[in-house]
Amino acid sequence: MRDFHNDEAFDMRPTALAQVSFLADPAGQESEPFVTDVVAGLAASPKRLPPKYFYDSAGSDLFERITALPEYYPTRCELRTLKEHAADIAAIIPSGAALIEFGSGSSRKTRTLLGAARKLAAYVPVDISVEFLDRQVANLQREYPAMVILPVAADFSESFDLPEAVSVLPRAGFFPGSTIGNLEPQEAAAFLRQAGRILGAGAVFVIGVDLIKDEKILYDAYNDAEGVTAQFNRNLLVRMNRELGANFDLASFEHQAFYNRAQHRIEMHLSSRKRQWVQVCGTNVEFRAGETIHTENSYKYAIETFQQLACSAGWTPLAAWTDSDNYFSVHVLTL
Ligand code: AVJ
Repeated sequence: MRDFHNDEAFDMRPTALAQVSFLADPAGQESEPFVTDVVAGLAASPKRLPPKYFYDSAGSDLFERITALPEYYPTRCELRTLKEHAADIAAIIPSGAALIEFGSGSSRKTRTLLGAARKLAAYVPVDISVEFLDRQVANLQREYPAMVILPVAADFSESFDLPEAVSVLPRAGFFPGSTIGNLEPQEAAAFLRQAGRILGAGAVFVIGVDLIKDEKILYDAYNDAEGVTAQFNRNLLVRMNRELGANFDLASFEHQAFYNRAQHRIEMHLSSRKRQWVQVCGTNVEFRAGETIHTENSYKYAIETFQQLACSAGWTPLAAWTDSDNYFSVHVLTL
């Protein structure tokens, strides 16, 4: 594991904050839940796998490619809105605050906030992919040499500890990308409540939420012509083959994505093209022809519905902005 403490780039940090750096050691922690979740998910009926396992290093790279696809509007629309309202967001974030990002990924959207809110005391990216986090933090530190960056390698869907250094600072949460859409609405409320516990009273929370819209636009965003989303979906099989010694035949599973209108969500599945048996973690898993593994839900919200959800979790809506197409929303909440 790389030691952020001894990294040269981090010597630029102000001394008060330079003493504490936190990076959970993922060794022995990451493979265990993956095995447990795969065994349980493939034994369940219907079969399913948690979408967080998309994001190994290769999967995180594939997701980055998705965000650049012409059909995938969320990233573009959200970035536009964040840029347009950067000054508003900067005004809402208390000076000397720590910015805590849940699922930081490439931190591209964060740059709009880091650029605007120069009074930030620290940036705390929290991400499940250690290698990806490592690379992105190095890039970001080069761009913002004076910024105190305290990465946390953790699964933000579970409780995690903030770096000690942040405990004395006001906090602003950042959860872009409509990642919250991966959760069932009641799980999303539970997440918001827990984020409230982590961020504390007085915190502000900036959240990106995808909006309900024309079904063709939704469909195309998850069925891109180039097939990158299909590759991203199948990467779960690649990962099980590599990490769990499974023997999935990639060609015999088809990418499926469709809009479930009743539930306001895109569903992604991997569908078996034939009846087959696959070895996973020492067990034989049977697939009927057409049987699927449900790999992701991506919930879409109306602005008011999301605000009600936030209220039910103890937050107060401060603002909600959208792009000119009304495709995507950026919410600001306070606690
Ligand atoms: C990162 C979860 C918001 O649901 O749009 C993109 C993931 N899946 N294409 C989404 C994703 C397929 C993405 N989130």
